[in-house]
Amino acid sequence: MSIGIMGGTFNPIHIGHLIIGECAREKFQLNKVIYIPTGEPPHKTSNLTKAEVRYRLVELAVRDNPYFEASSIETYRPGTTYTVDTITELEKMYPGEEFYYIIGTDTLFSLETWKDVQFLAGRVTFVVYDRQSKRDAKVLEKSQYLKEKYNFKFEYCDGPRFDFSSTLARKLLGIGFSARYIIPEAITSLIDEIQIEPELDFRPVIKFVKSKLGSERLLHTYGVVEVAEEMASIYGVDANKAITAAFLHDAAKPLTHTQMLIRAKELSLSVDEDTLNDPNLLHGPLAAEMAKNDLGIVDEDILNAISFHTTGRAGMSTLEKIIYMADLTEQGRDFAGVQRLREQLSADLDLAMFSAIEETIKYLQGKNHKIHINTLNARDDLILKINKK
Ligand code: DGI
Ligand code: FE
Ligand code: FE
Repeated sequence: MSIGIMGGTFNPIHIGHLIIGECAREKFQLNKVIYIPTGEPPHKTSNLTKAEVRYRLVELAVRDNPYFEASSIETYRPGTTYTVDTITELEKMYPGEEFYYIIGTDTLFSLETWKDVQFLAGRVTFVVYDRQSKRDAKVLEKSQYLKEKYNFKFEYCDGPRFDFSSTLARKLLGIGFSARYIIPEAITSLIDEIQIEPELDFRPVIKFVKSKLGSERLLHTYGVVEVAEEMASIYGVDANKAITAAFLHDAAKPLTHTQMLIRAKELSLSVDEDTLNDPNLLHGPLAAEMAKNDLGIVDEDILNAISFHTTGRAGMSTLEKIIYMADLTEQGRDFAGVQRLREQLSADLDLAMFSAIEETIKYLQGKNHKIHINTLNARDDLILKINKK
């Protein structure tokens, strides 16, 4: 009998895992493929769902394939999970059988760090799941090296290329999406019930925003989140903060001017004269106040980024600039010059800010609107910064 082994954290299992198992089963005529989720690591890793939960989801997900089964042999094993221990155990359970250990190309590159590689190399054939028809030179080189050094046995299984990952699923869950079809059908209905640790958990924030915004404003908000997340990674800002601020920046926008002024008064938020003249400008500071009051957000940088997203101000932090720019350049925005701003944004944040503020001032002057003092201060501040460079 030949047995395939799919090891991994399965945090959570996604359809890619099933595709890979099926690919190996067909190509190597495996009698079965055993899915083995890792146990609890000795040190808590953030976002790693409890071993028992991961195992249970795997079990449900593989149930409808007669060749697949789930094994809990690692689930309750104390300490770090080592594949060598698992193989030893499986050899006892299935004496004399042939094992095919299925891995992705990424694992190929870390294989050498596994415990007792030499032993493993003699016990199993490694099946490398690769994308169809285009074997990377680096993959070939690495497997050749491992073959020569440890006597590894490698086989390839070529299947479709996909970008599903457990991280993607956890990301989607964290921003309130179902991850349906990425997560196997059999377990989608359980996701709410069973606690998967999302990548970053924005569910309370999203629930709040959804209760405030209509579908169009929500779409804009998701656009801002997307750009803010990307810029956070480019400019070295905490993605968690950027996403939170982006989600909340327009939470007060749908209120009428009167409602905004009333709410501001209730929250003891003082309103300056420029804002009184144009109460639309209040939606930023008010959203920040709501974030503090209703969601208990205390991070000053997040609150400022929300508060000053419309006017800007002198001495903006990187996060504040990111939110200001993301608001202006998200994919739903379509004004003359937006494309240029997008390009500037990924190259030079201050320069992009400066262009954006200039544009806003020009636009407002064209409409005979008063420019908020914060906006003027923001421009002067940026001029100084840019000249210094
Ligand atoms: O809330 P959004 O529509 O996503 O975008 P936003 O918060 O940037 O608001 C845009 C509006 O704010 C737009 O009508 C221009 C106006 N605005 C921006 N800066 C100033 C301003 N209005 C005045 N009066 N003064 C400003 O400095
Ligand atoms: Fe806004
Ligand atoms: Fe906005």
